[in-house]
Amino acid sequence: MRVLLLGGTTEASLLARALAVAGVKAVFSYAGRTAAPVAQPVPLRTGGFGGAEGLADYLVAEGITHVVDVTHPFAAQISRNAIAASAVHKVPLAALERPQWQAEPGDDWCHVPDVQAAVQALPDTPARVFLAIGKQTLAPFAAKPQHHYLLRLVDPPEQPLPLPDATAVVARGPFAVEGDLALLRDHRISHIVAKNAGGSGAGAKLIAARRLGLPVILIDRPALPPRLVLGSVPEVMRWLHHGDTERGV
Ligand code: 3Y8
Ligand code: NAP
Repeated sequence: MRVLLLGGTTEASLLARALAVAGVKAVFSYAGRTAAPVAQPVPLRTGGFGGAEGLADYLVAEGITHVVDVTHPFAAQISRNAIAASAVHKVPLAALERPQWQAEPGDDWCHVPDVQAAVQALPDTPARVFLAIGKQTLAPFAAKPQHHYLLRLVDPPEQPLPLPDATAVVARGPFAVEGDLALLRDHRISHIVAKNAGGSGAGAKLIAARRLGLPVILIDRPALPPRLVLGSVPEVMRWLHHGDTERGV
């Protein structure tokens, strides 16, 4: 058995640890988006594969017997490529996905289908907006330059930000509620824009928003083709060891 773990999330790091403890041969794959990604207890590879074709070739060249997609729910392209590549060579694929966040009493959420709709959902009168969506999808917000934007980035920005009135803080999650409460208060935030990432690493801002009674514009996950989805690290370990295909799609 040799597992390709498509990583980049908290759950990917947890699965890597379980594989290392179980002595399963695995390789952990990062896209190479950040300067210094978290180290992993299994061999690493970093960078794109060269599309679905490149990934398919990699599976054969590296003798991969199973692919586990533990990438972020908004990393739709790599997930689509994994579905296509694993089908070409009939390499079993499972995704380890965390549930979407669900609103609780006190939450003031506005669900939007995509980033463009998130921009439209912002008010026209100037506001102070925490864009907690990283750096890859900032450009559309230039359509509403009247707001002050607070950005949180993993690495310092290399080029000028596409927004005229923006402050960037450099921080890597997982984040804690107290820290996010302080951030929202210190920057006098009036609105939050976030992706419905799910998981524990990015949820602190939503709890902080609830406590401060702030509105959250929450972007829905992109749709993905059907694939086997598992809900926990133990489920993945069982699937790997027992060819648990009855859950196949
Ligand atoms: C490169 C690997 C671990 C994984 C930790 C999780 C939690 C902390 C919260 C906010 C939201 C955001 C962002 C975020 C979180 C975890 C997880 C998660 C959100 C690292 C990492 C990589 C990335 C890529 C990065 C994106 C960006 C998104 C920042 C490592 C730290 C906003 C997603 O500068 C860039 O280009 C950053 C790009 C994709 C989204 C974007 O579009 O900008 N993640 N994040 C992975 C790779 O190269 O393959 O550096 O160690 C991983 C983590 N980020 O093992 O502990 O599991 O979700 N990541 C979002 O949720 O909206 C921050 O600020 O509140
Ligand atoms: P994406 O848009 O789905 O993928 C774009 C391209 O990046 C892919 O086609 C692939 O290039 C490469 N790629 C992505 N993830 C990869 C991986 N784990 N290993 C090797 N190549 C990868 O991806 P993204 O949204 O930029 O996310 C990139 C990474 O950051 C992923 O590991 C993801 O888990 C992590 N992350 C993303 C978010 C987010 O909000 N999007 C949040 C937290 C963590 P080729 O086509 O050349 O193979």
